[in-house]
Amino acid sequence: MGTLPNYDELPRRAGLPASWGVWGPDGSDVFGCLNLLTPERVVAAARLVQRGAVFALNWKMRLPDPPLFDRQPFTHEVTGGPGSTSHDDVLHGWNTQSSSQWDGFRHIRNHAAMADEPGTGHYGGVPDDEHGMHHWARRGIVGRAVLADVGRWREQVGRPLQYDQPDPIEADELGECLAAQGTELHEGDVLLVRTGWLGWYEQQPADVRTRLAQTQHLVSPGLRSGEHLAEVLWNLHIAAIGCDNPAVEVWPPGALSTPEHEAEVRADRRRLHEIFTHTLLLPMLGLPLGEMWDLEALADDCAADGRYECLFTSAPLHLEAGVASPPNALAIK
Ligand code: UVW
Repeated sequence: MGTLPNYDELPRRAGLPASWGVWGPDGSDVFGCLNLLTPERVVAAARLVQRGAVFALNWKMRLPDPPLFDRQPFTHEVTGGPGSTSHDDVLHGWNTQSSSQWDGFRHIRNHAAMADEPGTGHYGGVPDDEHGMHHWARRGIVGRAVLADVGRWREQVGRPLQYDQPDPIEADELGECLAAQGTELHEGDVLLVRTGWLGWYEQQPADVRTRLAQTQHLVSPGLRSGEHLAEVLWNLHIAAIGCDNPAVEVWPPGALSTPEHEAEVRADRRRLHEIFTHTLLLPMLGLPLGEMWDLEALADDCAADGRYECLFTSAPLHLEAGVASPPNALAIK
């Protein structure tokens, strides 16, 4: 596993890089970059536990409130009346992406690959509905995680992130932030990126939250979108990335493009990756994306002790053909 190809050496499908051929023959792999979480790496990660400090990374299920991207809030029914012996929870209308989430590979499709090889052009030749969260659930996700506290670092260098703007984090800034922290990223790591967006959101009044919930009004900082982001993340050879902002990358797509470029891309969805990197990262590169993870307490602890590495565990929902899941992730130091 120490010999992964670089981005420009990857096999190509529909003219775009795809990692599926790297993990096995077409139709044989459902884990993508999670393959990098080898037993040896799990053992090494377990040795990072020194103090027994545990940080749970799920945000409250009710946050953001209202949910973003026009998703509807769930209702919580507790069964059993005052005289009954037991209660159950029943969640009505719960969307697995309404709070902290893993985006599974089938969350986003790539139109170029779909057109080129209908049905099998992405996801490594595994049909869409067989590429579900249940595979991740059976496997479990365990390894070494490294936190890049970009929000804190941008403050320290005098360029604080603007949370109400599509403020881009340049891909190369990830490296600068890690270097400033004295942290090394290794192949097979889970990269956690804190922007500080989640803490900012919690301070916002109801009218701002209501506006952010509408896709047409949502703006947020994030990694600068485009193919360069896919290249930089792939070349880190990480197993997954988990962030505290709504979409890992900046939102909305096209916010950093010229109006002409955005219009061209929107007229030809085969080029969507030029403004929306999800379309490369998930279906083509097999890189799990985590969004709206609560990294606040972990980040405070890392800033206090100067250690930005930890054991990471995540047990996604065992939902057959599931598109996404709360991460149910723990960072342990
Ligand atoms: C995006 O894909 C941008 O967000 P979500 O994963 O919440 O749909």
